Amino acid sequence: MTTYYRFTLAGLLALGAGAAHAAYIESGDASDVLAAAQRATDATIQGTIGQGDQGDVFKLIFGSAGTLTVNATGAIDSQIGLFAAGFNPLVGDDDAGASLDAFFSYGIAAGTYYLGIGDYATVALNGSNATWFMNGLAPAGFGPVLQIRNASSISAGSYTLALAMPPANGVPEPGTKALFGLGLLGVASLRRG
Ligand SMILES: [Ca+2]
Ligand SMILES: [Ca+2]
Repeated sequence: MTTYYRFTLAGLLALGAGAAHAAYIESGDASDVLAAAQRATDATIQGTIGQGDQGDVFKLIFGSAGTLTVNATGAIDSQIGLFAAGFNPLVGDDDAGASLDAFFSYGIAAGTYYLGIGDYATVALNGSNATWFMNGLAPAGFGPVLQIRNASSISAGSYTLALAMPPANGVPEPGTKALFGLGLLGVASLRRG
């Protein structure tokens, strides 16, 4: 019994330490289609734009409102775009960061967003095949975006997206609390022993 509780507590500590410093790593090649976006669960996202890679889109769910700052670094001439839950474009950037790196800061409400990244030049396509060059505020009335796409030649390379606001990590809150409570019970049990 005591051994079981010790193991549980050690596991919880390891889990907590890992979650605090983790990065979300692109799984395979992330889709350039918003509806098929991978859900990223950490404030740091790492991926690669390969040859023929039109762009990577990540789904982000934020539990609270705030200022979302996204800083792209890496080997590509990054271009990034932010899209709302219904796929409407919000803001994008090409070179506001260091060198040719992309950077933006944008006020958001709690909820679901999509973050796209590609190698320059990356555009967003709506249902009418109209294109938005992802740089600055998106034009009003552009409509929902289906996918992002590279509009020139692709220089492959890796990238890191650093978000100032951490997205929800996908672990159900009540379950986490229950596990943590179990760990505390374990501590209490050890002390009584
Ligand atoms: Ca990719
Ligand atoms: Ca750029």
